[in-house]
Amino acid sequence: MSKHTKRPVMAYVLIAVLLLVAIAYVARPFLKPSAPPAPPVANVPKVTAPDFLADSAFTNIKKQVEFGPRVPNTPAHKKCGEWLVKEFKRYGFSVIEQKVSAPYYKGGTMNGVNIIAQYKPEISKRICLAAHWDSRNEADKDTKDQNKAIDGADDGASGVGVLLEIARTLQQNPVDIGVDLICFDLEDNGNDDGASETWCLGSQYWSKNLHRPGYSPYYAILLDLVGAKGAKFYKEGISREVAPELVDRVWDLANNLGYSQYFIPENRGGITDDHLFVIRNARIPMIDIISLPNDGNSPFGAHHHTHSDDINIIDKNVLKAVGQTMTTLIYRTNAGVF
Ligand code: 1BN
Ligand code: ZN
Repeated sequence: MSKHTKRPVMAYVLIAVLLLVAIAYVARPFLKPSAPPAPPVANVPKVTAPDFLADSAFTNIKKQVEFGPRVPNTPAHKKCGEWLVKEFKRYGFSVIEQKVSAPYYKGGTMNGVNIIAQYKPEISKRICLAAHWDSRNEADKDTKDQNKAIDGADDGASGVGVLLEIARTLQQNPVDIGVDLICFDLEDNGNDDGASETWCLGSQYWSKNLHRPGYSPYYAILLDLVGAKGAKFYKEGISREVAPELVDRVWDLANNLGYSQYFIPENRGGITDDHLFVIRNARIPMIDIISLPNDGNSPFGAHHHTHSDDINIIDKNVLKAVGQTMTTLIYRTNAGVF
């Protein structure tokens, strides 16, 4: 093509392009609207967590109850404590047995042991889950046999049953964070009409005598009354005060996993429990997952501190809801999602 013919051809092309643009502009309202832009891909990796086996947690609870009431200073209490230590060791945990003696409000001394089971103690990023393993020496809310100790299948054994199943899960499915599972002793023999300091003697001691100086877990969660039929977990007041974001995350997660029947996103007042002393003395913002169904004449449920708190009160669906939520939280933390 010669120099002289090139310019007119380019002019025609330019005119054609301009015409096309003009037509497209005029026809715009009559054309089908284009699809909205795709939303940005959320940068949230999908984290798979192992299945929490509620049957296994249930067996852990049954075993504890079969020792007899875990009342401090009794052979059943001693035997159960030894069994718990053995189980955590079997799952590969390093276990510290922290002895604690404290005055019983009715007189005498209560002797106990806080069982601190550490998964990968060498790792500095750690999370803490806790429960109490003792049971109450009286059934003061029952109408009969008030002086006899209760089984405490829900009040004590349920939280520990969940922790043991988490220990087994961690052995089977290793993570790269440290996990401390703490079983507090001497929680449940306080004065219902008296000072809060008569309760939670094991956690009071631990919180002033940490197994590691300066212990500061990434987060800390207490499980209490986590196994009974009709359980309802509300956002407890002290937990909301010290760790509102953790509370919201746990309840959101439980709801996303399909456990909205149990984890109700409503606020409730504060409860005297082990977390209170952990917060007060060790300044660790521990939250409490505790059932407050408010049926019968107790906020903790009609079975609370009665002989109905036996193995028959335990509902595997509740154990699954709590255990799966905790397991998923741990594996999400491991993946850096929380
Ligand atoms: C929770 C379960 N607690 C006892 N059993 C703690 C508590 C202490 C509850 C004082 C009410 C009053
Ligand atoms: Zn209790």
